[in-house]
Amino acid sequence: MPICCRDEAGSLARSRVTARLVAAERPPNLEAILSRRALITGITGQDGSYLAEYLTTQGYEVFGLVRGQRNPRVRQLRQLLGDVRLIRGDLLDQGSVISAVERVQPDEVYNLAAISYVPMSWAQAELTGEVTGLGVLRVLEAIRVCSGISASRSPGRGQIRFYQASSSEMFGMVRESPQTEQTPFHPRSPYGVAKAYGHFLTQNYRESYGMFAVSGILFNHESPRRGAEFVTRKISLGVAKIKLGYERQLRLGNLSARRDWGFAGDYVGAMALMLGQDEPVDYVIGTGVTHSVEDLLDHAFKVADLDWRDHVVTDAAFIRPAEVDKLCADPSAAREQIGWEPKMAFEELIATMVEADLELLSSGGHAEESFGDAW
Ligand code: NAP
Ligand code: G4F
Repeated sequence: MPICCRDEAGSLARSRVTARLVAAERPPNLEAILSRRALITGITGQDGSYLAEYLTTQGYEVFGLVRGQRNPRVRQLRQLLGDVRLIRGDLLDQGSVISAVERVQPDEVYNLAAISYVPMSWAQAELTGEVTGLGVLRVLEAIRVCSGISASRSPGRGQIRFYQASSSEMFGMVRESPQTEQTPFHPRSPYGVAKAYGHFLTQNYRESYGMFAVSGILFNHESPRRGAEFVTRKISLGVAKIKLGYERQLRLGNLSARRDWGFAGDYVGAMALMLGQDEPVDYVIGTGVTHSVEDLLDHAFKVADLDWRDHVVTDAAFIRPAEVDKLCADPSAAREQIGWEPKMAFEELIATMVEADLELLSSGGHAEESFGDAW
């Protein structure tokens, strides 16, 4: 199916209506008259797909930015989400981001696009800086320009609310545990450095231009839709392959690293809640519980009645130049101020992922073939 962009006429008609209403004072029930529009960058990723589903159930018109001429994930996304409206654009290309914001006329923009795999950020550090770091600048600039906000802070034409996908990877070599919104950053990878740039830039656009721009500092979140290169999915796919007799070994890196792992489907709700507040505030989002990769192996292999010690081999190819040893969130501000809480516990999450991969592989399905790649 071809990519369907919203037609120019529809987009222009809406902007004229909005402009007229802005000029003549917006009636209090305006939002009920015009349904809310969200533009999601990174819609083909794990979080993008869950966020698009969530916002659709909340009555939003959802638009997604997709890059490339023949992006293979567009077909998967359409199978999952049906009539999602997609706009071509790339975070490396300022004009395409401006054009997407102009066309969609969104009420909210969620910037989820990034090079998000930490080891890749050493292999392609400059590209990571361009997409994960400067990409944030390009989205903020698109919003600023399309809203008519000038450098002199003169009032713009209404507020487009902006969400930035910040990361617990920014805490890196942690200064305190658990980590809160006040914990200083000490990133340990080019990815973490790029995310810190995007985080501070979002804060700066809020302070410089009065934009409603917030960052969610999200800890690791996973699901059966997680990319096969990340450790949880690599393990759930590995267990399924071993159980079904396709593989005998699973090669991994540092087994003592600890992460605060939650379910991606729970975390996208926090993104929307943050944009629904009266004031723009950044929040830490996580479970407050930390597990090692070894704990993860224990749970995942047990789901399939296997012992990980019989199958796991440590391989120096997966050890990182600099590691983040332990992450643990203190999500109390999010719980108390915006009412967000995670629902799915670690054990259920891992069991769900292993069972989904057993089902996928035994029914002849294929995951991305990154399992065992020497990143
Ligand atoms: P993901 O599955 O890796 O998705 C990344 C998305 O970015 C994909 O849709 C990808 O599109 C898009 N993208 C990459 N380069 C692009 C470019 N130049 N222009 C436009 N789009 C581009 O990541 P995720 O797990 O959903 O995470 C979403 C966001 O949250 C990311 O920013 C990530 O860094 C951040 N985050 C994630 C976690 C986590 O645990 N999942 C935790 C904290 C923060 P293609 O399909 O074209 O590749
Ligand atoms: O699953 P990971 O690759 O996730 P990582 O590096 O924590 O990054 C993820 O979470 C961040 C939030 O903190 C996001 F911002 C980021 O975009 C991404 O979603 O690795 C988790 C841990 C690491 O300590 C790693 O060294 O697992 C360890 N690990 C051990 N063996 C491995 C492997 N990781 C991978 N990917 N592959 C292994 O073979």
